[in-house]
Amino acid sequence: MTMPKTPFPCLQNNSTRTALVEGEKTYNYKQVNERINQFAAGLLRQKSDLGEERIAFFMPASLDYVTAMHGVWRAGGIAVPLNVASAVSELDHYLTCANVTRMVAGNEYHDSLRELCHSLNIDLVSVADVLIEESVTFPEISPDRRALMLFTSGTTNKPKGVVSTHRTVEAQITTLIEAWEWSEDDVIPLFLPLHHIHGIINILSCGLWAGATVHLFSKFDIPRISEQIIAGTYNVFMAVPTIYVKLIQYFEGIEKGEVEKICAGFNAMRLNISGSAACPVKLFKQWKELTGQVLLERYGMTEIGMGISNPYNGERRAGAVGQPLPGVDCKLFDDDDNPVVSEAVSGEIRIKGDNVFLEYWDNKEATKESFKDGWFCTGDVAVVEDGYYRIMGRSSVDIIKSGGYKLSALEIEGVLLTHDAIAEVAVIGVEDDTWGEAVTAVIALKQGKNLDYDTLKSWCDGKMSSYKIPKHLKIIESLPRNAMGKVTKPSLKEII
Ligand code: MCA
Ligand code: AMP
Repeated sequence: MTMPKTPFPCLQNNSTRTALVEGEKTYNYKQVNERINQFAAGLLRQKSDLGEERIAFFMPASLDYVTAMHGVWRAGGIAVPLNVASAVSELDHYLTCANVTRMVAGNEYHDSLRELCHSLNIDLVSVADVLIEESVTFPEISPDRRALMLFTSGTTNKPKGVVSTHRTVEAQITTLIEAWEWSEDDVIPLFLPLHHIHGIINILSCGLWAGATVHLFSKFDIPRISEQIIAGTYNVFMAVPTIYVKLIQYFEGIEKGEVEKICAGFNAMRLNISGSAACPVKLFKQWKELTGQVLLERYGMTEIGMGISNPYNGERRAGAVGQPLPGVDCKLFDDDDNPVVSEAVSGEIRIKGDNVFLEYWDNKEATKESFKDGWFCTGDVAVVEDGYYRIMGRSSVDIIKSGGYKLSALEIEGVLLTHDAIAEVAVIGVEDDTWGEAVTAVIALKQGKNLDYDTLKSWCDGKMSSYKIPKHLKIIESLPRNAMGKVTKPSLKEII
């Protein structure tokens, strides 16, 4: 089989060093690479190039996941990794929006996906169904071709497909390799979901690019991960703030001696990173007290990968996200679209660079609206203090960050409004020690109707991914609105 002529992100490392650990099994780079070739060959069959065909995959972190993602890239397709916790209606939207033609899923998911795939005329296969041992010439792929589509919630009702090119993906990886000094000696656990940048780029792709070892977990399994931490398996750890909170909560329920061993394991690592949501200063301090590790906080977004990071070498400041990463152009702009020139004055973070995505799939209008003068407008507001960026908040009240997941209040409201007892609803994020923000539904009921929290929660089951289901319900007479009839969400936070 000839080696692919594609740019990275196609894995091109043929060494016998361990690339992946999945349960008791280990796979070296050569083995992974061969399997990717077989999968890409099977995808291509008689074709010379998939020509940006959208191929979705639905599986947890596994050798199969890596095979599918790199196989799609190697054969010239666009990889569309999906959330295995999605409700059917959410999947329907992703598959339809991306015009997916093939779905690669673990066998355990086939029964639940068959009907949907059939109705959308999508071929449902497993990785093993596709693999062929045949000599194939892989297509030459220009870095400007589309590589990856990830769905992100925004200020519109339905999630949008964020499309990145091979060049984007490479830029997002290489800036982190340089800034965080990745090397082939690194060993990292991966327990984050693999339909977001944090898991896909920061951990899996950086690890594989660097020739490091990635330990795959299908979920955040604290006891199993802790065992490995005590054994000194890992030297790098990356997670969302909620995971550090959950680890501290776990420590409170186990023996002191055990806690000391786990904390010593963290202490021996070269790097602990927090991101995807704000790391509270209290958490930063607690982690340092417990483990001696000074968390490195960084800022990113699906559309840009990582943009700003505290330094690997140098002061990591609590409550701040640091400075723009190598190759990332970052500026703050005021409400009149003028660059903010003085320190301590806040503005919207705007980003330029190879790390920025190409487009929202099939949505020229949204793509156009999200750029101004070539700058991608993040919607996040920050201030620079003493050379360090600090995130102040978001320009939209309709975005909620819960446990690292970005959720659209409007999407959740859209589902809740189909409940026959609900007349009006506003979904807001309420500050929460564990989740950062907790999804809260403020509801006005139709006349003569009742609704309690447990009934609402079970009604939501299956209608949305479970992490979107409101954690709190507040019933009020009617929602406060401004003169334009728009619900004044900030005022709701004061009422509840
Ligand atoms: C789980 N639950 C949640 C969340 N996760 N509720 C609200 N928000 C969440 N994020 C609920 C479940 O619905 C369930 O509810 C209960 O918690 C237990 O679920 P389980 O899956 O067992 O929980 P867990 O394993 O402890 O999950 C927590 C988690 C997970 C590990 C923190 O949420 C997670 O992996 N978050 C990270 C997401 C991520 O990678 N984000 C990066 C995107 P019930 O018991 O009522 O049924 S942002 C990004 O990529 C940008 C570029 C960036 O900057 O990084
Ligand atoms: P996502 O679109 O899921 O990739 O989420 C990106 C959003 O997460 C950003 O627009 C920010 O609002 C938020 N975010 C990421 N990292 C941080 C951080 N370190 N501090 C505060 N917010 C963050």
